[in-house]
Amino acid sequence: MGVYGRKGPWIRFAEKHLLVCLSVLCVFALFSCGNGNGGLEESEERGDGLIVVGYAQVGAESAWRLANTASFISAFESDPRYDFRLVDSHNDPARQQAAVYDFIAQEVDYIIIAPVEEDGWYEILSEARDAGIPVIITDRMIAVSDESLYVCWVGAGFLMESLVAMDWLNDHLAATGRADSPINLFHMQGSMGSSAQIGRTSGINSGISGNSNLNLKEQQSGDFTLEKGKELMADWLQKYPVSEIDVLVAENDDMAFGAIRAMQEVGIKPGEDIIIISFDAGRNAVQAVADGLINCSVECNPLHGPRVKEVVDLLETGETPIKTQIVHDGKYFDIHNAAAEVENRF
Ligand code: GYE
Repeated sequence: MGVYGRKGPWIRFAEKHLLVCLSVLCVFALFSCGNGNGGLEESEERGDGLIVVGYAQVGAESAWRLANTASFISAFESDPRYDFRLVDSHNDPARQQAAVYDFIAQEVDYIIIAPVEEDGWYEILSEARDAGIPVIITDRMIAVSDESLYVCWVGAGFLMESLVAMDWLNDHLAATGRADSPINLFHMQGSMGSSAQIGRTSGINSGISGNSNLNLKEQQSGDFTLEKGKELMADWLQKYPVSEIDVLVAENDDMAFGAIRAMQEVGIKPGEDIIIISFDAGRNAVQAVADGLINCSVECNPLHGPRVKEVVDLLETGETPIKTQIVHDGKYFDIHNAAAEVENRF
């Protein structure tokens, strides 16, 4: 009889006491599963027992973005059940996707994405789904036809905001006796391919085509940053005399601030020589409206942290959140209400 054919003393013992052995194994198994729900095993692997939430944030390009990040941090970090992991994608779609792949590899419990761009999400979200990780989209949207790739979206109504802005412009032109004058409009767009840009640009375009007095002179991206907004405005000021620049519509406050600096550097009075409209209506912008530097800023609410946390809380209880959650207050700030509202802004 070879070595493998011989029964060792342990095997002979096990055969004799099979039932006892099985019971001992079961007791071990039960203990190692804790309360028996299997979840403890997983969290023991992570070593903390917390619900792990990864947030792939766009970047830190604007005051809106900083307020958004702060709102997520305070919502999740004030609840001790959560381990909140934030990644800054530096406005780079490739970097953001790498961050999401990394969350999948870390086996986080939930992934939150504020997409830099709408396109390019099918494959990676399919992987997240295969890994059983629910994905929540916030702020900007994604362009996928399969809605089962994400749990829900929580964000603002960008098209609506820009329609509000263009209505304000028409009312303002009428109120200042310019309803029938030709008006040259300069349009500074946000980061191309982002929902905020796509929605706002489409509303601004439709406002322009709805008023035959509005001439679109320039339309270019300032990438939602103060620096690029300043550069772009400086270029336009080189190219056109101020008498040919009637209105600047900047798709966020930060670019408007950049443009204001470029104007001031060459002695142009923002808000007076050129009508300025911006989006977000952060505290500094609303103050600038009160000071007469910006004529109108349309609100976009960045405080999605508690709303998204509510979604995760709901998922934890096994419930299904509402698929599309648009946050739109429709407010705008101009010289009539700005001073009174500064303190209430983010
Ligand atoms: O308007 C802009 C930002 O996606 C709504 O992104 C957001 C936009 C916001 O950086 O300031």
